[in-house]
Amino acid sequence: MIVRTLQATRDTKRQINSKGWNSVRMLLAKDGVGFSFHITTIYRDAELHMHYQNHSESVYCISGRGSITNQANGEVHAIEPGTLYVLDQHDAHVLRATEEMQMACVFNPPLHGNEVHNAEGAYALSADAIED
Ligand code: 9YT
Repeated sequence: MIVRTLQATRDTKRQINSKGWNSVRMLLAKDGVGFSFHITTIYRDAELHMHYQNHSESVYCISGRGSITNQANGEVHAIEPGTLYVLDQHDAHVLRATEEMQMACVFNPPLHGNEVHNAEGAYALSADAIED
């Protein structure tokens, strides 16, 4: 059994800071459960263009507000506390935060730890594992 807290994981090597967001990766590939689990903060006014070509992702909004645009058809969906979106088709999308948002994110296959978006807004399938 694995038991961790967000407070103890924040500000360790498991927290990745990037432009417009940070991600506390509470579960990673090295934890061996087949998915990774992150608490992601999207900063107010961030506009993130993403296209996870190698991963499926589920994102649940805990707090804050924004929107997600499906690049395939231009549809815009509001995001508010309680909203779940799932990128089940490797969907190209744009995420916008009108308020700072706290998101719970699950990736399959799991991330290794240090991934940040490449020029296409994707994560590589392989990456170095972080050392706790
Ligand atoms: C919501 C979202 O996709 N944000 C980008 C960061 C990503 N969730 C991550 O690495 O945790």
